[in-house]
Amino acid sequence: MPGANPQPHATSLSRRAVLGVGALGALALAGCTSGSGSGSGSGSGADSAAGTATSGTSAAGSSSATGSTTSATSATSGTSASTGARAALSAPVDAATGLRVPWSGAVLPDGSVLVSERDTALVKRIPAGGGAVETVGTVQGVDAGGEGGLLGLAVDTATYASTPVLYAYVTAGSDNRVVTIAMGGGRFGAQTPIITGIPKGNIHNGGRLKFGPDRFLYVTTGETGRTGNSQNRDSLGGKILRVTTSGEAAPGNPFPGSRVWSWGHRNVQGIAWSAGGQMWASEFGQDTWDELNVITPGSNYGWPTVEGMAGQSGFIDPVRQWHTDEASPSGIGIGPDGAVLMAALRGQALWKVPVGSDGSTGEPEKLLDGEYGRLRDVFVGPDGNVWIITNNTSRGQVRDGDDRVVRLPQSLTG
Ligand SMILES: [Ca+2]
Repeated sequence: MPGANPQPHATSLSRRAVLGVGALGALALAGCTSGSGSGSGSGSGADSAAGTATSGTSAAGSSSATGSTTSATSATSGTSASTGARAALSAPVDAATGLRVPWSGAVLPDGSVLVSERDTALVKRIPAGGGAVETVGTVQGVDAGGEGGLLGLAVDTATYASTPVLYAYVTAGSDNRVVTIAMGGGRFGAQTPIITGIPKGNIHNGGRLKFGPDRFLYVTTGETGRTGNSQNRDSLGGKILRVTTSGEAAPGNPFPGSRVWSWGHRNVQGIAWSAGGQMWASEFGQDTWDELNVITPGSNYGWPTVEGMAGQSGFIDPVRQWHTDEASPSGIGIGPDGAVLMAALRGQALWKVPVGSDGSTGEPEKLLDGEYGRLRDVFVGPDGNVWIITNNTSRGQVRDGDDRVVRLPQSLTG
């Protein structure tokens, strides 16, 4: 049973016949799932003082509801976004609609959620408790094209209240870079590059940003279609990087002075950590195997020499693999029950991979099969439920209301 799901080869024109799966896009980054099974930082700890209707107020426990002017009552949702106990939903509920190529979600300590739009370079905010989405600011210097643009977002939830800084992964004119954005008053202030020189291409730009449980910033990059980057440890392409908040190599990295944490990647668009600290990464395969990997520092994940489970010495095999028409995985997160959740673009589904207490994986389960089209990101929202971001406005079939951010009921995700 090598593959997670032995779904046969892509029959000729299967679904949406997107070419080159890997090309799909970058990843979104869900700012949240890093910590553990319950939605790091934001919502989970909040007590449930918040009732239902009063959305405009920040239910989430802390800090001011920075600039969230909206006071719309979240009529449809039934619960405000950051109640401590998981909000009881009986069916999926839209948290936002009408977005343009949304790419990543980051949960702020006040219970609001920031969402990046790849091509417009806008960051939008879903207010705590729901309500109308507002534009927070435009990320400077974004040169959107192909799979590039404004990609991942992240915040360090441990320090955000005192030092509100947003981290963004952007495709600029000549490279991919990570920038910091001062968020005083909930609006964009100074924008400062902290990593430059990540290879840029029309495809495979990577783009996920997340803070790990060690509070360092992890950055996923793509090989931009130039496969030589992956096995070249001096290139920032085709890697997972681990850096300080100023973009320097983090202490304890496996190669002295280097930002590289792991290598031999093609295009990683999803990272997350289990409660016990185990790090996971999703990865687009070329045309054979998409991968779910367990990441260990300094390890080589094989691209372009091998794809999927190859059993070749010197390379770390994925723990699960999918045919590319079944997955083409972007963002991943850890669900409330500890499973790895993986947003699939071409596969148009949310894959749930159970994780045992020893870190081993169980048989993947395919959720939401086709129901929302292509999925770009998944994270635990401030209400403790799993949230997904769709990706139908850049490819695929646009449905009324696309693209959207959707809150999922516990009955669906576990
Ligand atoms: Ca691999």
